Amino acid sequence: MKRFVHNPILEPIKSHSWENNSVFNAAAIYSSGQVHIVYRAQGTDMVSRLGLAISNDGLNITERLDAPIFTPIHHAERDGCEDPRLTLMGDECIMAYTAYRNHDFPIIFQISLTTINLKDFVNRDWNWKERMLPFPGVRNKDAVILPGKVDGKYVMFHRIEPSICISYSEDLKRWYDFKSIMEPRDKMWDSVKIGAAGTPIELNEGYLFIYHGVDEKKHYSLGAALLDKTNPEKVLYRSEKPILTPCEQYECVGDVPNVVFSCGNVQLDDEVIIYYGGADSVLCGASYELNELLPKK
Ligand code: BMA
Repeated sequence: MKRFVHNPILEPIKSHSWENNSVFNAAAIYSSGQVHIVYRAQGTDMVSRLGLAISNDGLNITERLDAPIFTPIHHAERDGCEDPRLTLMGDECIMAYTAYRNHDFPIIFQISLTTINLKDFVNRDWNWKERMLPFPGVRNKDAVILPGKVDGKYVMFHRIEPSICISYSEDLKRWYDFKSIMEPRDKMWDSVKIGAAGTPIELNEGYLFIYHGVDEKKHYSLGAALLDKTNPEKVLYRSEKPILTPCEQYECVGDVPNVVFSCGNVQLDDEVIIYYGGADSVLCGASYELNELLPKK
C-alpha cells in the first residue's frame, strides 16, 4: 500500500477535552462528492466518542467538527463507543460499533448497531435511531454490515475470538445462523486473532474484504480477502502476506505500539483508500490501486 505522504491525517486537539488524547480507528463513506470520516476519539476521561472529519479528495481533511457526533448513552457503552463501521444501503446508513464498559469482570465489549438516514447524516441532523445489541452480553466486536443483502437478508461479519463470524438478519434486530468463516493461520501474520477492517467493497470479482490480523508479537497488520458475492461465507482468496504492517514511527509508537487498525475504506475510481489508526493514537491513510490488490488470474 502507499501510505499518504502527509500522515497522520488527524491528530488529537489539545483544546478539545473529548479528543485530546487520541484520534484513531475511523469509518468512512462516500456521499455527495465527499468522504465522511467518522473517527474514534478519546479525551482526558479515556471514554471513546465519535467525531467527524470531511475530505473532498479522500487525502486532505477539509473540515473537522468541534463537537462529537456520537457519544455513549446506553449502560452497555458507558465507557465508550469504539471502532465505528458504516455501511450505506440506499438512503439508510447503518453503523456498527463496539459498546464498551470496563466495570464488569470479565470486561464486557459487545456489538451495538444503529442507523441514520443518509440525508440527516449529510445535513448533520444527528437523528441516530434506536441502539440495538444484537448479541446481548456476548464478548464480540469488529462488526460490519455487508453493503448488499443476500437472499433478502442483511449480513453481518463480526468477531468472536479468535475468528471472523457471519450472521444474518431480516430486520437488523434478530440475528441468527452465526458461524465462523475465517480462522487465524498458524505461524503467519494473522496467527492469533483476526477481525474485519472496513466495509467490504463490491467488485465484479466478489467482495473485497480487508481485515486485520494479530501475530504472536501482538503486532496488528492488515490483509485482504475476496468473498463470493452470492455466498459471502465462501472465502475465494486470502492474502499470504499483509498489505500493511506497522513500521512507521506513528504506527510503532503510541498508546498501543505496533498497530495498524482499520474500520473504514472507500473506493474512488480505481483506487481503494484505507483509513487506519496508527498505534491507537492518530489517524492515517493509505491507498491501493484496485488492480494491484486483486489476485492475478
Ligand atoms: C482491538 C480494538 C481496537 C484497537 C486494537 C489495538 O482489540 O480494541 O480498537 O485498535 O485492539 O489496540
